[in-house]
Amino acid sequence: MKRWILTITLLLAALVAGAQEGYVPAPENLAAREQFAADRFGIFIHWGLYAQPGQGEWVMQQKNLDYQEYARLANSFYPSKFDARAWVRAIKAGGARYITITSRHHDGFSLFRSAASPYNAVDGTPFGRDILGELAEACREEGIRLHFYYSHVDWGRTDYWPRGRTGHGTGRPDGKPGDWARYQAFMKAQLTELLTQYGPVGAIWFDGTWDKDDQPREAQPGIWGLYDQYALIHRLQPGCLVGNNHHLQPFPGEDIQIFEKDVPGENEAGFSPGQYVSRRLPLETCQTMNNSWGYNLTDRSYKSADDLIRYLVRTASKGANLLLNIGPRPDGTLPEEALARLEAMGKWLEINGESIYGTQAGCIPEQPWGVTTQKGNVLYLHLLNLDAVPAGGILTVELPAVDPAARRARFPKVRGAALLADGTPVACGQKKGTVTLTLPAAALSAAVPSADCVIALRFQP
Ligand code: FHN
Repeated sequence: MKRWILTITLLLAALVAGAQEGYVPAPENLAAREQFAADRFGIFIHWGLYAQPGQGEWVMQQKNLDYQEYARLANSFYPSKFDARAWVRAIKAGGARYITITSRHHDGFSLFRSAASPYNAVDGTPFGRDILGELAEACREEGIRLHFYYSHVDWGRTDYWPRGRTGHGTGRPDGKPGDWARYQAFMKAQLTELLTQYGPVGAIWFDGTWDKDDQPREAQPGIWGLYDQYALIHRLQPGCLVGNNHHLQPFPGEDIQIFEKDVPGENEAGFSPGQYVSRRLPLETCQTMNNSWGYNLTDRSYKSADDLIRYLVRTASKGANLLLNIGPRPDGTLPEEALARLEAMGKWLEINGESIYGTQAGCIPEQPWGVTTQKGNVLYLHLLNLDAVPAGGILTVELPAVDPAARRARFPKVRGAALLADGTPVACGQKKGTVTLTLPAAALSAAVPSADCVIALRFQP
């Protein structure tokens, strides 16, 4: 009898584990993907105990901090100025449509109430408040979608065994056979909490499988129990998107493709060598405002607001979202530098948001003068580099044929063009696929926002 029960249990487990291999997204998941892609701009929040030493979220690994000593930081976690509503309002005014917050980073500390581990903001700190709960409520009030980052890596748990390539200097004793199964059960318990305690979750954003990248790509889902986790998430909330920052080609069960510090198709940061860009899944690029994810006292290397706007435009031109990071201070406030940049982005988006939200990658590839996005019958030309606009402001663009396979090429018919910022008409002529625009002086002067001057080129329906 016992053997029968065991066989049936194993069969069921195998079915669930393999379920995501033939994954068919639910209708609410497909709708969520569309919504996600239309949102185009989100804010990433890296926050945890590591904000206190103020040296970024990798401090435990970089300084080889003892895991028990590090955990004492929980005793002084008291972010007296934390105000979820203030965060969400500033982020919303910045034009972002969703927030992705670290529910638990590699240090292992959870920002939420968790029965699976007392090492969390509610049970393990004098603050005693559920950061994610408060944030979820504020997001609901303000109509901002909430996503949870979840680390696969853990530098503090003894059952994270066998270890990966990080976390060897934190003083943990070596584990026992069987601990890995325990660690996996712990992660599933926490994922269940995240998906049942906070209402609709926009996405779970996994990070850390790269810790065992000495194993081949094909082995990764098995090592980490990914298919099991993905099936759990989709069972609890079919509309919740799954993303994984593994820097590999997407696995079955993933609903978005993530790039780190690289516009899709580029490998400037070095995280995306040979990573193909999915044509099926919505895309997202995460990027820092300075050079750090978690709060870093000494990192003053903030990108300018104009550069961040241009980065948003460039990601949108590749059909991708930008997830722009902020590392809150230990007292719970967002650094002024971040707030100032958010404000500037919000102002720009108020005027030019039409050329970002709900758009697709433009049909004209990147040009020396800039990039394009498109929506319906409008092609948005983003002039990111006015120095590359020919003298006299005469800009020529080549439109692709409507049906490239047709024997006689047909091109969309231009109806007119105007500056998006104030509607100033832009004179234009068309000969087959070649469109010539004569930019008004306003487009070339400082009268328009300097980050990017957008021209809306309208076609006949
Ligand atoms: O190690 C993390 C890092 O701390 C940060 O969370 C970034 C965000 O994309 N992801 C990892 C590095 O790939």
